[in-house]
Order: sequence, then structure tokens, then C-alpha cells
Amino acid sequence: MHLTRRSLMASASALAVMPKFTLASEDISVLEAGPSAVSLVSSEYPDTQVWGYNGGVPGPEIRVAQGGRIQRKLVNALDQPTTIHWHGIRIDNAMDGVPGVTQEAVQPGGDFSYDFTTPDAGTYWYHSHYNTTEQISRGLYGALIVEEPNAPEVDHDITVVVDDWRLNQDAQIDPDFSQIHDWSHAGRLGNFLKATLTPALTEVKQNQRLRLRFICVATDRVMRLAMVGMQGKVVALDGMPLDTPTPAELLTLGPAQRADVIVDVTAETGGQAIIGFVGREGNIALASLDISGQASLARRPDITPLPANPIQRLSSLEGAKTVPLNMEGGAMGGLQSGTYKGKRMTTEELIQNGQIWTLNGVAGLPDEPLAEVALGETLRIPIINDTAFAHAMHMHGAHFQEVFADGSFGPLLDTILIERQETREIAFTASNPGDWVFHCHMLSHQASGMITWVKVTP
Ligand SMILES: [Cu+2]
Repeated sequence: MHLTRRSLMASASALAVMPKFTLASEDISVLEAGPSAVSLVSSEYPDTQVWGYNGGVPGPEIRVAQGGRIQRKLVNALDQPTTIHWHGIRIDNAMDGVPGVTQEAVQPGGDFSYDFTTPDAGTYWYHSHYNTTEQISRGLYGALIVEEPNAPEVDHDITVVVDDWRLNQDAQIDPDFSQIHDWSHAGRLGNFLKATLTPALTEVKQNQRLRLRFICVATDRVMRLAMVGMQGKVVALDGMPLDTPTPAELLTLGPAQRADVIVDVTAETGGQAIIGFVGREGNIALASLDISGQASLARRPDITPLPANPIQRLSSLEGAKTVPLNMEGGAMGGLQSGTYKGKRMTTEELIQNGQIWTLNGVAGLPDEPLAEVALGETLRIPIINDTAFAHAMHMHGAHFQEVFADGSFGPLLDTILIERQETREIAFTASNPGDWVFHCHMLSHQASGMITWVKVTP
């Protein structure tokens, strides 16, 4: 079905007769998920009909001091169920926002009160975890920033939310979210990339120091980002500080991944500092900041690591439990069969059920967990990507580390991008009891099979 202007108008007038909810935008303790219209492309195009939190896309940026408490009542003004997942936060399982696993989905007109604390500083985000390909494609996400008590000194602290929209000629969202071709390939890729800066800065000065908090909220696209007219270092990934900051030249962010970058503006007065998307078909400027003068002539001090978070890291793998995860399916994958909802099926039968991908031979959320571990136990998961596409695997409720071939451990991450035909091993020590989903954050892949879960027993 193709959405026309006429059907858009019809659905807009239908909304007018839906029950009214409190206007959430004035009450910061409420996040109201509902339809809205925003100027997404430019003033030459009509406003885009979106689904947002409190009418905005991205939703309101939530900022809290490290260790602080977040209380938000989700009010559902959509015509379908929804939930909110607080991505990357080490949270009580009951607040994790996964329908059917940690809570019941919030029905239209219903609400759910989230209440949790934020043990780790860093750049996180919140988003719908119900019918996610559609709900996130339509705009149900926002930034969640947990501030360090001793944050490094910068002139501007800017959140950069990068999204990939699939729009038609009228700047309206393509409403077909279940194309088998998308699901079986790299997912729903868009045709309009947009970076939203908060605050919405348009100019900076040479020699100013910026902290850029990149969040890739795209449902499926891997973002390769370059910074031009700025020079600096990556200081955190997925919220967690790096022991040794690395040069920030080209950033690769899979869906849901974040990077904190501290840069000094090197472009000269009259020039521009640019955040660009690096693509096969060419490069696109996502944000351009005019250089309005010179801040100072003094050399900035070196960029030093951010203060560490109070999170347990791996010290050894002694006594660890190992559970491999084998990814199969998709186009050019050669999958013969798989289990879906407890039934053994051929590939054709799986496709008839909208299932394209399997994890250890199972499509969709299995009844049994991938692994069961006790608190304090270390779990190793070698992930074998036996498919022709990249996958961004996200673990709820924990950050993990990559285990390299030489036995060393990588930085703490909550999402790992695994290229086609690659095998990568992750491990973490269980410290948070509950049922935690572990899924591909290419949401088209999640919807068509790539989701499992890990049980941590107290
Ligand atoms: Cu995937």
C-alpha cells in the first residue's frame, strides 16, 4: 500500500477524534508517544508526519547527573502498543522495556511508569522496543545523557543524533515496513540522512573544544562519519570511557552504537567545521558549523581519558561458560531450515512467517535462553556470522568486552558490529539478574528472526 496525501489527511482527522491526553511537552515527567508533524527535510517540503515523544523527533534530551534517578511516565497516544527501552543503561530488569519479557506492552491510551537510576556516566539513548522497525523509523527515540561529576572542560557539549529516513517525494515516511527484500538484505535503508544537533549550534570559533556525542539511531544503516575542520579523539564508545582515547578520523557506528568525541576546531574564520557521512556513492555533509572567529591562541591541553565508570570488567576467563552463537540466513545465505515458535520449518515456511534469519537454528525469541548464568559467572559468546551481511548485536542489561585472539580484552560495549563471515567473541561477567534479550539492532533483522535471550539467575 502506498501512502497518499489523501490517506494521510484521513488518518490525521481520525486522530482528532481520539481521546485527548495531557499535553506532555510541559511536563518533563511524561513521555507521550504520539503522532506529530515536523519539518524534517527543509521549508521547501511539507512537514513530515512522524511519531515522536512529546511531539519532537528526536524526543526530549534527558540529562541526569551520574547516579541520578530518572522517572518518566510513558503515555501511549499511538494507535498501537509501545514500550521504552533505555539503551545501554544497567537497569533493573523490570524497567528494561521489552514487551513480553520484562513487561506487558503499553496499549493505546495506557501508560507505564519507568523509574531507575543511572550508575554509569556517558551517552545513552531511549527508544521504542515494540514493533521497532516501524516505531523507530517513524521517530520514537531520544538521547539520554548521564553527566560525569568531573566532566572534561569543553566549550560546547553537543549531542549528534544521526538518522536514516526513507521518504517519498512529499517528504513522508515510506509506510511499507515489511519488505522481504529489505529484511533478507541489509535492512531498511533510507534515502535521507539527517543529523540533529542539540543544542542546535550553527557556528563555533576556531580553537574551541567540542564534545560531540554521536548516536546512530538508524534502524539498519551503518554510519561512517568523518569530521572535517576538527581534530581530536574518541573518548568513549557506547557510553563507556576508553582507557586510551583513539584518533577521531573516521567513525563507524552500527545501529544503536554511540561514540563520544572531543575535538578542537581547526578550521579558520570564514570556513566551516563539517560532520560528514562517508558513502560509496559520495560524501554528504550532515552538519556544517560556520567559523565565526577565533576563541584563543593558547594551545589546548591534551585530551585525556574520561573518568572510569563503576562497572566490572573482565580480568580473566577462568571458569567461564562458553556458548557459541551461530548466525545464519538472509539472502545468499543458504539456510535450509530453522525452528520458529517451537516448530521445525523449511526456509519457505519460515519466510511465510516473516522469518529470514536464525540464531543457533532458531528464528524469533526462543522459549529457552541462549545461556543461563549465575551472578558472578562469566559468559563467553563466540559469534559466528555465517551470513552475507553485517549484524549489530546488542546485549541488554550489561556491557561486554570483545575477546581478541591474543587473549586481550576490548573496550566495554553494548552493541558490536560483526561484518559478514566474521567470527568475534564477546564475554562479560554477569552482575545484573533477569531475562535479557540479545538481538541484532538492525531492526529489520530482529523483526525477521535475530533475537534471543540470556538468563542471569540471582
Ligand atoms: Cu542483523
